[in-house]
Amino acid sequence: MSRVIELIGARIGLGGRCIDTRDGPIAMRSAGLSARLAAGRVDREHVRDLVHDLVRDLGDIVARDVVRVPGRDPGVALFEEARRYSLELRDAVEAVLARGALPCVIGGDHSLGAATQAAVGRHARRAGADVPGIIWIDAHTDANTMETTPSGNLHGMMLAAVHGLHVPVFSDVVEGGLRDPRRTVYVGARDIDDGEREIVERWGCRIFTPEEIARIGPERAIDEAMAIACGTSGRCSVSFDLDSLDPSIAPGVDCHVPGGLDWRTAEVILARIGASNAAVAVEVVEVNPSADPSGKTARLAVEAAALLCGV
Ligand SMILES: [Mn+2]
Repeated sequence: MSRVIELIGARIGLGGRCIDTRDGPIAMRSAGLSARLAAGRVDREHVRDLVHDLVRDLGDIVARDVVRVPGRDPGVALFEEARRYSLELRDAVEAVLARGALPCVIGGDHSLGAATQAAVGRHARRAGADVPGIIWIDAHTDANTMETTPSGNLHGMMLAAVHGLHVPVFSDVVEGGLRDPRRTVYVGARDIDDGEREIVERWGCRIFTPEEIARIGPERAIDEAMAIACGTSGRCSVSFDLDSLDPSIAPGVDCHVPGGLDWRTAEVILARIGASNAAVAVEVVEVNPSADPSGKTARLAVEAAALLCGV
């Protein structure tokens, strides 16, 4: 029996450069996300009547608009709203986990990851279970702190907080939900700031760059990545940032970094994760519809979510 998938739209853009990522969930729903998830389930389950029980859309959690102060310190108003928002999203994801369902969080800028990943950590600890590792498919390592960030953008700091470094805005959010960086594996990273490179090296995180993935093949790369992230419990959470893909195929993102994954490579990686049934939570983030009038990025995001959910 497949797990129920519960969709949460995380309508937040406060953590990135461009506020328009808050419309990512709208773009993904318009591109047919629910139908894609349900259709895959129909094929697999042969039980049309149960489809609505297998995919539940919990709707959106919407961030308030606040003014961002330019520069490395975005300001108290933004911090307070990001903190409030993250706590609300974290509790929503934790409730999904408590129901035994698979949370599929669609965003939204990557700062939402603090909530998703902390929820996984908190749920596992509460259940007395092994805390899963993380597969982080992204052009970036998101490991900056307020001290190392060149931009002040929260979407580049949230994983530092999730791994226990002090990022004040996320202190409450990650409480009880910290994750072990030695079981975090980066896939597709190629734009790492000097300060965060030191941090991820200190943590001992394994990084599969696009070049290495091309060299050893996506099958071997993801198998090795999952062996590290899943450990002995066989469980991990997965975060997929659309900017892991090459901007030529996924222009609708906030940060464009050349040299990304091609779709064939990403498809193998995502499908292998989905088929393993190892993911306890998935997030698909940084869809920026304003940078892609064609909508192809949202369509890839839909396919990515479906593959990660194993449908
Ligand atoms: Mn990114």
